[in-house]
Amino acid sequence: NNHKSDSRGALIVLEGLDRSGKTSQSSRLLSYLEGLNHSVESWRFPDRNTGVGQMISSYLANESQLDDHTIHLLFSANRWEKRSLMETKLRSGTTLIVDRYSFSGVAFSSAKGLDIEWCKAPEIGLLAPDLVLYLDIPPEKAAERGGYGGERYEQLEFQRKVAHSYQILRDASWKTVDAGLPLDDVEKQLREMVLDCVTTCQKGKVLSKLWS
Ligand code: Z5A
Repeated sequence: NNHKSDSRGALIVLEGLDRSGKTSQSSRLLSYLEGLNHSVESWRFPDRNTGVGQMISSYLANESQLDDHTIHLLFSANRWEKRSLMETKLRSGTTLIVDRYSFSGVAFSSAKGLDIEWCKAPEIGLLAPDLVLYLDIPPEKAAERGGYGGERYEQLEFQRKVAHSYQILRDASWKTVDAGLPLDDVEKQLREMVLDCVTTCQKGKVLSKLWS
């Protein structure tokens, strides 16, 4: 049995453009780790179930208008309202597979033209992921998948800017996967990276904070 309750879980974040396959891969990784008897949950941001999450949801659906700075801070607040539960879960040995996190927050808002350092500031002190998996796909190719719905950011021109922001944010610790490959091939690569990370965390890797 791989799961030891005295060892902590891993904080694993999936990032990438809209339609890069984050949702599909998080559920596959969840099943994979469950199959190995790990304690694991899949989370996503925005978490539309909280009060703040409902404001975000109505903004994304174009049902309400907000100043760019205001919505940025709401996305961040939405992570802060889950921060302590996140830490409790990790320390009690549960691995979290998280679909979007602070990097989405900074990438999308800076793509609108907000200053990148200003965008990072409210994220400081949130838990730092143990692993960021970047699902890399050209915006044109992502747009061909399933067709964009009606949500605010689902436009090719804007997704190009977001891709550029992600490039600025990306550091050497991120693991990038070619998300244009078939689902099974992407999953195979992710499995290995995730298992590696879970093992490192079980062995006592220290939980740290963004952005330090
Ligand atoms: N946002 C923000 O501005 N600030 C923040 O702080 C945060 C988010 C956290 C809502 O996110 C928006 O909020 C998002 C960023 C912004 N806006 N955009 N764009 P969301 O999580 O609700 O929406 P999303 O991330 O865009 O999810 P998505 O559309 O569901 O995309 P996905 O999860 O990456 O992809 P998927 O659902 O797994 O797959 C999409 C389709 O492609 C589907 O038909 C799949 O079957 C297909 N697919 C996936 N992988 C493959 C491969 N490998 N081959 C072929 N077909 C594939």
